[in-house]
Amino acid sequence: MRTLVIGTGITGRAVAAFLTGRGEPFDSYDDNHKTKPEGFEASLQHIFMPELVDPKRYSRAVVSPGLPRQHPVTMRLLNAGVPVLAEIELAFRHAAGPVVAITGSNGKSTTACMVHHLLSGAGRRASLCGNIGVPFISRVDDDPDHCYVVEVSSFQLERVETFKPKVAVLLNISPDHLDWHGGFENYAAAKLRLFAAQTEEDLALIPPDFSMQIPGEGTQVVIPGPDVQMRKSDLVILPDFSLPLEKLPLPGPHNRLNAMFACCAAHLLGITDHQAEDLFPDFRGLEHRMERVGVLDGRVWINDTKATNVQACQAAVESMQQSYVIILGGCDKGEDFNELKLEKNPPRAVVTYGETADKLCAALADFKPHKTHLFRDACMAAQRLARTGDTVLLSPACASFDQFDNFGKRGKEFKRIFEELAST
Ligand code: UMA
Ligand code: ADP
Repeated sequence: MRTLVIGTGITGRAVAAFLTGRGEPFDSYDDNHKTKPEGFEASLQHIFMPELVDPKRYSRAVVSPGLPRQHPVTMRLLNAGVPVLAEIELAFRHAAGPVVAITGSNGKSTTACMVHHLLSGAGRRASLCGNIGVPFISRVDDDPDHCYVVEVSSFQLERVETFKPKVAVLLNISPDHLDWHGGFENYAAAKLRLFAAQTEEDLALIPPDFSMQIPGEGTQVVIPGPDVQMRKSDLVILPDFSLPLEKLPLPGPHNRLNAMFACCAAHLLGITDHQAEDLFPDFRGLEHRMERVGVLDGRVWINDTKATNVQACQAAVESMQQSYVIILGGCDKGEDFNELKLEKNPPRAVVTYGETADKLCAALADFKPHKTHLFRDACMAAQRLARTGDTVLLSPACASFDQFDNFGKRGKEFKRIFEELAST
């Protein structure tokens, strides 16, 4: 019996490589006729239409995260009794070593990178993988000392069953991907599946005052809370970890929280405060997250294109130390922009662009936003409206898909426009 690999993107290719390596037969499925399934040379059959899938041929299917739950091909298989596994579920079943899984609406990549930095810097064999762009399945092996630091999205968690992280981290939950999940309840329920299979010896790191019921039996650690807290000028993890706050990397209160979670997760896997103190000075922030681009005519440009929801944008707004002009806009994921509280640190000017420009203008009318359509025009307007000493902040609170393939391309374009203006 064979496997049907559903989706021929980054995830599907890694699943195909895994099956090929094990000599297991498989077919592949993708809605997109034009997708040339590179990396699928060993696939016996490529299928592009759900009705051409014969469930009797398969003992299981492995699905990519971007396939909606109700996709006709997965429904067809499930109705015929064929198990449909998430790629991270398959990977977990083949990973012998401990898994640190990190989810949340914001801060996943940053926190996962910090944990990985600490583990690998301390000489542990550690892989950084998952939603960050490297499929978990592409890293798994049978070495029990190999640690996996897995960034997990709500899309990936929707279908997990036995996925059981040794340390599971939930940084925060705020509205995101509401269009995909069909509302906040479903989105939060998907996130919480992170904990569902945990047993007592596993750890569940969660934010304080969390109102939803955490499933599973993992031992809960609240951050900040009684065992992990800021005390005077130190980050203290009881009983034996104490790190001066000035040693924590990256600016902003949100990054301090990320670092608390990261230290706790790494400490649970044996990293000491002395090791963290030695290793953190070498930790650099990630591209596209509050990334300083340069200074243009006295205005500092900051690329925070990864702020694709209101909570991330709010964190950027609250970490601005100087006067700033903010660029907001992009594609509509169904968020309520009335939740964006610019009054907590009012900008000099607001520029909106793209699909959400009107919605943002309505929600932020008090700030008299300057509306544009094209991203480029928004950047030019922000530079014009800013004064010497100000910051031009791209922290859009929206996804990028109305004008770009992804948030990274929007960030690159922001930097390209900066270079173009700087050279004229
Ligand atoms: N496809 C269909 N039918 C559909 C949807 C997709 O056939 O209805 C096909 C596409 O034609 C394409 C393939 O599926 O050939 C793409 O699969 P995918 O969308 O799952 O994307 P991958 O390339 O496998 O990348 C995925 C994650 N993408 C999504 O969750 C949408 C990547 O996260 C992740 O880095 C990668 O696996 C490795 O684990 C991206 C993302 O945007 C960065 N994540 C969201 C986020 O961070 O907010 C959740
Ligand atoms: P994710 O992987 O969850 O998208 P990233 O680390 O890539 O998280 O950061 C995405 C955006 O969220 C960036 O704009 C970043 O500045 C912001 N951010 C990072 N950590 C937090 C946090 N703990 N709370 C709110 N916003 C955050």
